[in-house]
Amino acid sequence: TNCRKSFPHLYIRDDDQKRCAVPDDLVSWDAEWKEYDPDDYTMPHVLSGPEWADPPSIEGLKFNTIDGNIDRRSHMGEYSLDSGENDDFVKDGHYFKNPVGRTGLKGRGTLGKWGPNHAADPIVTRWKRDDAGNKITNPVSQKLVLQFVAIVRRDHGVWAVPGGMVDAGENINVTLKREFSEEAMNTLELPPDQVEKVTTQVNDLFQHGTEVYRGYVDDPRNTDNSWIETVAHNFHDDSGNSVGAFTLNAGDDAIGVKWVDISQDLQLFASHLDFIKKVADIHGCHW
Ligand code: RP5
Ligand code: MG
Ligand code: MG
Repeated sequence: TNCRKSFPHLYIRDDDQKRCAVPDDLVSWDAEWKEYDPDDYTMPHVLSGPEWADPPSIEGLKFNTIDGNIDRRSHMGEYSLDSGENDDFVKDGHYFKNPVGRTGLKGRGTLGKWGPNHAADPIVTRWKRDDAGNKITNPVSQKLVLQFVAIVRRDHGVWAVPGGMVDAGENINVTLKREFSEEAMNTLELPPDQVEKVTTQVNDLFQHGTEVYRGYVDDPRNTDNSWIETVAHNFHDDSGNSVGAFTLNAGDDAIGVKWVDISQDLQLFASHLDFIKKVADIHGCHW
């Protein structure tokens, strides 16, 4: 859905401009659409071969498996290496079939990897409290209000979970802590003694997490051949004394950070509200 929407209020990305419209009933690869021939676009920077991107040639890469220190497996099962639509698609090297369907764009767009691009999303929560420290109830639902740490994304200017891509060879637990520390605590710019303090607090809270989601993310960057998948974990500070008392400080690709009250009315980046809904279900809080 999100990769098929344009975001006119935001800066225009090249990959957005090049996308063709895909009607809802033709998203599925099972729906026949012989004329479907979207633009093939991979951002020049991605083609220039940065560390986080696949090399220009896919020769020698292994898919649907762990390939050296890169996990190319999908949480959605095996992805197809054959478009099944027309031979050109396959000849051009566009083997990787988005498990959800057509996006209106071939190539990698702004994403680095063919197939799944793995991310991790830390959802840090606490109970909303008044100045006296008492938990606050929503007057309508009569349920306690839960808050999570949300950031404003530099690229889209919208609220989001402070997630990021898993680096090559990185354990997901490390990604979860690193992205939270960078985006919500600005550890990339803090003096070393403060980084140490933050790291201790984050390590402590992140010892006990609950997986709330694992799978495809409805991200605006997804293409027919490259897409984002994530693992989202909830880290809950029940007493409000650990991370609940942290000083939040936006950093890296975040330009704002705050505790946000969880409710179904939130507008969040990509499919992040789906993850937040799962967190709300687990805690039985206001939604
Ligand atoms: C979303 O984009 C994921 O759920 C994750 O939050 C994020 C990863 O991309 P970057 O924040 O590194 O741009 O799809
Ligand atoms: Mg990041
Ligand atoms: Mg990020």
